[in-house]
Amino acid sequence: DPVEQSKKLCAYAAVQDNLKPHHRIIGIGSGSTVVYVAECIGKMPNKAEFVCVPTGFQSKQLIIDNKIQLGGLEENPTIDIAFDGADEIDSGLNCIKGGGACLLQEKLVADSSENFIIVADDRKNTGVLGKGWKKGIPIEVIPNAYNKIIKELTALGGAPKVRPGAPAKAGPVITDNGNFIIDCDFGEIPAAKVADLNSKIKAMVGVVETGLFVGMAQKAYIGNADGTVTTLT
Ligand code: DER
Repeated sequence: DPVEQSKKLCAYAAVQDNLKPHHRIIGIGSGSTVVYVAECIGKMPNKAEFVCVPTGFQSKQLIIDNKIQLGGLEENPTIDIAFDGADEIDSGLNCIKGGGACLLQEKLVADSSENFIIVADDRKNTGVLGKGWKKGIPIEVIPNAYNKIIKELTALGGAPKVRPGAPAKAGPVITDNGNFIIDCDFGEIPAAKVADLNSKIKAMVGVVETGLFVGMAQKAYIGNADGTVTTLT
């Protein structure tokens, strides 16, 4: 499958280029691309030197399956380098994340990391947030605040909806942190306006975190369908 191959290529390139000998604490993101980051690290002969901090249930399983030491943010508040996927990346390296409903722990790990590297296949590399990703900005909210926040997001010009658990579950998706996700469509968001939109959403009482990662990544490794890897900085 060429898309899976491109995910593997960009993930391996990102690890090989950026994981340095002095790095010990590694953040592992969520999704299907970061699977190859954990696989690559899991194959390293010196993997016993590493401790990996997860960003959710699936991420934790990845670390365990690749037989890498598991650690927590509590005892590792500073992370040397973190790798994670993205749903969309713009020209300013801003990202939409949260397609997998793990955005809160992902943003905690990214914010705690000295180096934050994105790995993604080229479908995500559209240059403008909202151009390719049409499911809206994922926003983690305190459950009983969801209608209040839907009203405020609508007033801000968004088209919000609570992420349903169906067909797997009657009722909404519940995150690893016990909260709801609201996906809010704001159409295309020019890179210059991403920070302001993020601030406005964050200011709404009851919002825990947004899936707008504003200027957090230093680099993005894009796996292209033709087998090449593009590095964005
Ligand atoms: O939820 C997230 O932010 C994930 O990193 C994610 O959406 C990327 O998923 P993918 O690597 O499976 O495309």
